[in-house]
Amino acid sequence: MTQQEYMERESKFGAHNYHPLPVVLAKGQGVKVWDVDGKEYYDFLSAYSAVNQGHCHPKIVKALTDQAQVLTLTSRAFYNDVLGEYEEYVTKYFGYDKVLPMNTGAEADETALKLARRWGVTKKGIPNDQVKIICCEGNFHGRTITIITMSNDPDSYANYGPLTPGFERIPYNDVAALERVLEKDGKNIAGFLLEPIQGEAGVYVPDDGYLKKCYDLCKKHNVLFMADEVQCGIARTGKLLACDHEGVRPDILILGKALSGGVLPISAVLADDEIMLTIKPGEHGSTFGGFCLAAKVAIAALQVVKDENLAANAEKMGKIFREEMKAIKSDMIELVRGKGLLNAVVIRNKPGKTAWDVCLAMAEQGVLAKPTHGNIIRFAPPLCITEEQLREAIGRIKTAFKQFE
Ligand code: IF1
Repeated sequence: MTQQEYMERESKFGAHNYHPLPVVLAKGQGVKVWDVDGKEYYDFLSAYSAVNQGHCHPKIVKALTDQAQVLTLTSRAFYNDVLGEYEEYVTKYFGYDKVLPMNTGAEADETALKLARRWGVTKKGIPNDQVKIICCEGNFHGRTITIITMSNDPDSYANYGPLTPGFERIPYNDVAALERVLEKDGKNIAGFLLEPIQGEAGVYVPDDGYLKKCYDLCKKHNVLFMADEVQCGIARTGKLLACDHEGVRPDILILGKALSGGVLPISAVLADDEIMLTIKPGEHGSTFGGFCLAAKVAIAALQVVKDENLAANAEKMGKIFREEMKAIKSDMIELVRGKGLLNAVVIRNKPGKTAWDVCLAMAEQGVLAKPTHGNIIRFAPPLCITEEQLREAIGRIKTAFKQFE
């Protein structure tokens, strides 16, 4: 089959809820992927930071295939011999009393919202139908109806109404805005949900100190600080968690994506007992949440992050990447921003010289990335990338930009 035939088959039989770059991949290993014609690419998207450990990491795949021969899923109707091992491992790894295992990032965010509301009612004493959660302009937390209620991106929420009550959105990176809403209505506010770095918004890195100031305000008003680290967590920004850059310990920590190294949908919510134990048996769950395969895969994926010092490598390689990208002389490049290996280049779109055109040209050169919000290209390779691989990829990116001079 030709690439065109693969794409036409997807168009004929699959929902049209994506507009992929015209590349048909067939193999992945480490920082590289190959298309059906054998062309090699550096993957600079990492499946939106789900493949931080690199494609098909042997230790993570082995954890999957070993457990798959023994017991894949028991449901939570019974105990099994691996869930507790994972629960102990992941709670000690991040330093929390407990974990509630789920599958997708959206489910983890939904779980966090339920935990915050439940804590708000049963611990803070907010009347049940008056609980409010504060969120941020430009957020992306997933695609469920309640989560898109928080969004101000019409692509996420338009024509999906009626939406869910109980949310108030404030500008991101604006401490005073949070202070105002907490002073005004803090007694009915259970939580403040944010991405420590906004990924989908185009790698929007807030001012230094923003997270800590927001955390302190939340403490002052007895409001839970809820960090969605689904995309910026698991070493992506040069620290294990993006909150670690400011020494902030979220009351509720939301993880996904690279928690499995891109092998399975695995997400998790971590919190201490005062919050986590507000949900009693039978009051929340999921068929596959924390299932045997996920338990073993997540342990292996997290162990790889530690063993291969991926956070330190992300920090080091990210600095080189931003320096090299800032050195590119191109009137298309408006700015370069990011932290660790979560970076973005903002493009001055002109007809025939858009971010999409650049991504097509980069694909031609053997680097895969995709625009967000039309003019921002996110660059997020697997964190295992070596300096030699990074510099080779940067060379290919520079060649792509040269085509537009
Ligand atoms: C799509 C975006 C990225 C996330 C954060 C929760 C979730 C995501 C910070 C939900 C998911 C994915 C979803 C995917 C594309 C991608 C994405 F463009 F949509 F916004 F990465 F920026 N919190 N992000 O980034 O996790 O339910 O997907 O497991 O929906 O197109 P999920």
